[in-house]
Amino acid sequence: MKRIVVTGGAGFIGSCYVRYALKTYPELHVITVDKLTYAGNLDNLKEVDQKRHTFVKADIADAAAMEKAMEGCDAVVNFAADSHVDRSIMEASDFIATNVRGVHNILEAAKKLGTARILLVSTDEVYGSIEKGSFKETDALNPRNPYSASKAGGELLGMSYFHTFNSPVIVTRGSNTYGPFQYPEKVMPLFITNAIDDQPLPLYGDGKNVRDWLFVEDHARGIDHALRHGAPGNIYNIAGENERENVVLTHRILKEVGKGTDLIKPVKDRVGHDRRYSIDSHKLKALGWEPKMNWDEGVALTAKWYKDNEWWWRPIKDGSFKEYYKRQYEDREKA
Ligand code: NAD
Ligand code: TDX
Repeated sequence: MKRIVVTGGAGFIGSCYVRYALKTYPELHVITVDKLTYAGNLDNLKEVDQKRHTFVKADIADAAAMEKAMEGCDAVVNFAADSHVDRSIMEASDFIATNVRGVHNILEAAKKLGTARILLVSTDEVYGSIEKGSFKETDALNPRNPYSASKAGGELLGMSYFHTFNSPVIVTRGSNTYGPFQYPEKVMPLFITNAIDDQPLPLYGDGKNVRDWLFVEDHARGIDHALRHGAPGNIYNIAGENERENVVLTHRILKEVGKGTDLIKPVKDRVGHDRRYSIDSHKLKALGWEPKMNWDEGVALTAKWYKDNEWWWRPIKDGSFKEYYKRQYEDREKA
């Protein structure tokens, strides 16, 4: 692969992927296509070798722009998405436009141009909640919030293009991802930055919902592994193998930031809150990938990054995020 298009490459996981791919493959040229929504940030790509990187500001829901950007590329890796569950509960239309229609445009452009690989980044959330055990790729989908339903829609369209048109589509389903450069609406960076500022940590419900935590570089490597070693028409789970109750995660963060548990503020639960996510990634492991980051080290490294990089997150938290935060949290006061 000489030339790949990375959509959503100015976001959290996409930018990690761009940094990783350019570092790993010295011959590679990456074209990042990103609409720069509230979650997109060119600062995330500051450190990449700009001689081998082209940035195109475009919306994946714009079919003509996608076709133009993808001309002459060997692969497209789609990270572009509206990605926050709570925002999808407030208003889901952008999620449908990007996560379903946008994916359709990518599939159409790839079909027309004969793109050799299409990797759609999806999520463990498409399976829904599981009480015991872990979901395998062959399990039925049961998305239970507008975000996960839109992601399921996008990946199902992808698989339909494989079966109907022989489009070389691969899907990955990753776990909750954490690490540097994550927009502070997600629980890990929100709680770290609130703790730094001695602000309350709004813990939903009883705090016993379980998520599996995957370090961002492990996720980026997993996606790249599936792209290069996976087979078209296949789906690969990418697990972190670090399942934690939210309350346990919260205590770990407070310890790392050096603040007391009095900052924990139980608040009203998320509606339709999935209790537990758990996936089995033996299929990708059989191809030679495995997660490398140890949980304690990953949390320490992430908390340190936010402590050392206030220049990155303070302007976000002081800007339009304030309005979102007020809307999202002011009515949650009572658990
Ligand atoms: P993010 O919100 O940090 O980044 C999304 C990026 O996509 C941003 O740069 C944004 O500007 C861009 N974008 C949004 N709509 C666009 C559009 N219409 N056209 C072009 N660009 C657009 O998200 P993330 O956490 O980096 O997630 C990346 C992908 O990984 C998503 O597809 C998400 O569903 C999936 N995923 C995320 C996690 C997680 O825990 N964060 C876990 C599993 C899967
Ligand atoms: O303020 C909060 N308080 C809280 O208790 C927030 C924002 C979250 N939570 C809880 C809800 C979840 O149980 O923490 C857990 C994690 O929440 P999020 O960070 O919002 O992630 P989640 O809803 O699990 O979805 C994430 O993982 C799958 C990503 O946002 C998705 O993009 C990904 O597909």
